[in-house]
Amino acid sequence: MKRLLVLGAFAMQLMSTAEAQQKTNPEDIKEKMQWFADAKLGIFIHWGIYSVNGIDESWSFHNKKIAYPDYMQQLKGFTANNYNPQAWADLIKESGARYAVMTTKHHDGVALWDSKYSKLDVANSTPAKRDVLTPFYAALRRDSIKCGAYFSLIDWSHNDYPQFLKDSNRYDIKVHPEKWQRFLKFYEGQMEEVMTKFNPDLWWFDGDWEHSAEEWEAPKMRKMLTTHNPNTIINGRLQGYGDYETPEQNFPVSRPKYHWWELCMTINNNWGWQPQDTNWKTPFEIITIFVDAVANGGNLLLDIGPKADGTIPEEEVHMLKELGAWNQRNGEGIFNTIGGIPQGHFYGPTTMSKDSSTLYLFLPARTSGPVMVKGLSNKIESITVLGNGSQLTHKVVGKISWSPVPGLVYIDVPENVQDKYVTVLKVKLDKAVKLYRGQGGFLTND
Ligand code: FHN
Repeated sequence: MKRLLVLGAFAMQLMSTAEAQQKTNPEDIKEKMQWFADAKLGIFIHWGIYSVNGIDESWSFHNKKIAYPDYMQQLKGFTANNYNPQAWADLIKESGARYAVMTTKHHDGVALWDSKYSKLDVANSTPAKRDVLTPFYAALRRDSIKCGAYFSLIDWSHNDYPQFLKDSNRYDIKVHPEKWQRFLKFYEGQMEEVMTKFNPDLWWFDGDWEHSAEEWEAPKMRKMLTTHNPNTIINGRLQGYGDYETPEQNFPVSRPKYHWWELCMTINNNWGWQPQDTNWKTPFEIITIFVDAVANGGNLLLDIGPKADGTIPEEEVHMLKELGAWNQRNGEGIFNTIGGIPQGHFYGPTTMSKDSSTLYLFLPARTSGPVMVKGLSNKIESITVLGNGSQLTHKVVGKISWSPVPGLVYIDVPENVQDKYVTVLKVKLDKAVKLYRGQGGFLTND
């Protein structure tokens, strides 16, 4: 059921793409989007009372896997005893990520700050007895990491919110518009609290599928947030009033046409901490997915799910450190680059420097022989292996002197210069990349 709903949510996101592009003109936001386009990697954090029992965040009671009162019993176990926000921020920094998105409130309505609009927050209703967001955002800012706030529009706990369990709603908005008006006041008030307390660089809304743009008062919300901070970025889950798209778990196969997009993905199968879920992706898998997203012009928002005491599971720590070490060696081909050349020129992902005079080739598998680039009209000035600086030789094969069709470039990649995960070759060109995309005939355009 959860999966169906999530898939439904994803379909909604795709539907909202067209709208988003109508309502937010890319030309108007491209300056504020630049840091996001350069950032490539963000860390998503799902932390909430659901980590006490280690069950599905919010969905477990909504889908009736657990009774609502039992779900709320978890408030008593949320201690944050070993919570070290600076260590979290430092680990995120070490991963190479440039931004972090923290759940300020999930669909269960439990706020992670001290909210004046509700007692259902970790400061007033859990043994943690404090706002856990303020020190985290402060730590992120100390580490120069952009601060993102995940904010669920849905609040299945609030008595004035219509939806509750999967098969029972509290009321119908058309019959009780006054209740909806009360909820809007509440949700807009909480959003304003998050806005003024933390001034997020990025808002990551979720759950817009339950109501229309009109019902959420999406244009008004967007205006409130961008008036407060004109540079704040809004994800594409505000019924068409966002700035970028957010495919979830599902990896795009062809390059998305969105101006800016971000794949959000879990390291195992779940967003929050669930001890029985040991289906961890390997560092190799995460790195190849990351590289593919960047090569296709997107970002990766990689999720971690800390435990109720604030400990980050060791598998996730390991993953972030491995990713960070790989970024240390190879980040030049990732950060501040642009998406690569079209598929077909190289059997693997590619990125480019912004002036496109440097091409980065990613080798997703170890190779015992040369790799090949097709249709490259430029002269190659040098080829360097990132991480160790080895200079590689290449050979142009099959170039006919009188034909405009370029030959095939074969690059020797000795085994001892290859990365343990994904090797990156920096190919310095004589000028901006020029590709031959014809069919190999005798005429220039063939
Ligand atoms: O329902 C949520 C889910 O629990 C999780 O927070 C993900 C993260 O992108 N978003 C929702 C579904 O789209």
